[in-house]
Amino acid sequence: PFLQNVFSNHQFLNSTVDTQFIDENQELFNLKPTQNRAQKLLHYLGHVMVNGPTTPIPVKAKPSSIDPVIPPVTLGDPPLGFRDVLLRDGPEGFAKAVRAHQGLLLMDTTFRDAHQSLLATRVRTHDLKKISPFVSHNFNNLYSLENWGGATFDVAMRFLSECPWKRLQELRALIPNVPFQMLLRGANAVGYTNYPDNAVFKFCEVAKENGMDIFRVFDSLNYLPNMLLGMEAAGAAGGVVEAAISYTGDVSDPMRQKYSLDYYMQLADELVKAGTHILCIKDMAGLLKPQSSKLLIGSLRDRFPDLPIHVHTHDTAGAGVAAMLACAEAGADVVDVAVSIALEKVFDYSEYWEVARGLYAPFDCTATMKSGNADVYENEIPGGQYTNLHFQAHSMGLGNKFKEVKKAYTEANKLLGDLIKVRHEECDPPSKIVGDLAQFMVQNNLTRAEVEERADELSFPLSSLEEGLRAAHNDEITPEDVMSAAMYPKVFQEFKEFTVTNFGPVDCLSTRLFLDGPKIAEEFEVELERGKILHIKALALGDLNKAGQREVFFELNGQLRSEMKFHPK
Ligand code: 3PY
Ligand code: ZN
Repeated sequence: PFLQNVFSNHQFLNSTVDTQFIDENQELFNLKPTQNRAQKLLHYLGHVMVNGPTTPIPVKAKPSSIDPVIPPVTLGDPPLGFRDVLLRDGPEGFAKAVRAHQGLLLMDTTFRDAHQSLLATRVRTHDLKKISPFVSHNFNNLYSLENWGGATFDVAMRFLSECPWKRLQELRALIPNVPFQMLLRGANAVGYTNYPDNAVFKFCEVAKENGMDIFRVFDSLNYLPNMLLGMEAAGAAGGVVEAAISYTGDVSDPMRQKYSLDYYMQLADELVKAGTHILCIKDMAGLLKPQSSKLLIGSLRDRFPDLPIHVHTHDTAGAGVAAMLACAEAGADVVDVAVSIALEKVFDYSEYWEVARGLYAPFDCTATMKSGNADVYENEIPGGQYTNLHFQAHSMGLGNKFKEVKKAYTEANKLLGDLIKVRHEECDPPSKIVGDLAQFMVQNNLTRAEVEERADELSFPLSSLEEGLRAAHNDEITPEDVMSAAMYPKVFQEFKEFTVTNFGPVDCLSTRLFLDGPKIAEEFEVELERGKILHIKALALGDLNKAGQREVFFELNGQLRSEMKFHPK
């Protein structure tokens, strides 16, 4: 409307005003198409009320009806934290400060790996944002907050219909003082397949620009070339490089020769030689026993006295805390925790997450799995996969046969030659890797011989990808979108269709509304952007009409809206 007025202004038309400013600033014409976001959100809510959630729900449990209390935060800037050290002294200086720090440091995994394992990665930005000021003000002494990467990138778009980059930007704005940490799957970045080098480099660059600080780089098979690629990409982007060795087996068991102490020490030598700032032992299945911790971390400490050592574990068997204490005694600088280890102020924090966790009841691993189990020492199933497998066994009617399922897993692993199993269940299906490579070959007209010959020089066509995206999405494409599409072309396209074309910014809805929709007569507010608030009331759900549809009636900012009709599933 503003431009229409300008174009019909007689001074403008008679060229009696200086319009040079407009000529020189063509971006003034990049106008967002007017999209009625409110209308689209009503469409989403109506859809959920008639057809249930758009994200698949594994069990019948409903989100809890109790909202968590957001603990208060003191006014003013948060206190200084390790990120201030990083910004001032760079990655090397940061690593020195971590090593020099007296006492054990903690990384909080609540924002990433903890919910990836316990709540099927479903925690939404909405709930992370609410507790972020509290984290910034009270946990400024954390080594880092792990809040990105791994499966969160995919799940954000695929199941939560939200942009992973926006999550990073918003959390960064709320937590300026604690370093952010992500999990980078080496040459697989945040995907399930090997990406060409330039895509991984660009990804790290954009992640760093959006506020990422520490890149924990691993490869699911400890395959060194893939790890080195991720480390180089993170380093080139200016990030802190934390090379992570995936741990399996038991170094204190002389019968397990494949993954011996020697194996880990040799790998650590290579990673240190490649210049990692921090060395991580990533015990994704929770197999490190106190005795093995002492041996492994003690040996690493002796060999690399100046190198910060960071240990990650899962408490599948219930011995995680004992193992982490043993690591600390043996010289580890940092260990990973979620909210349940005692820290000052942690009570308010756990209280928030305990109640917020209820909102995710349909995804909660405890819906089917009630206790820890030390049989993980035998089957070595990684944390996220353990809970997923349990869900699957239940949904296939094998709930009472989980013991057999786990036994079969142990056998299958032996059959395959005792592989390291890093990924969560949803990650890394070999067939997907094969499929993606095939697609890349077809897109680039490559034969197998050519791929083998030119493997080193093939790069991802990022600029033609960007052109295509601009054409498809009215030019509203950011460098972050290009990376999302590079990692997940189909998921990105569906995410855009969902949020731009069909249902609007569903990330603005509270988690209960997102999963369950409103109850009849419920009134609520939705903040579309700062200060732009919608007042909505769900009025009624019509009966099935002759066309087999149900009509949903809302009040939006005091006005009746009833045009939404839905076919029940
Ligand atoms: C991931 O790759 O997402 C992991 O968390 C591996 O443990
Ligand atoms: Zn983990």
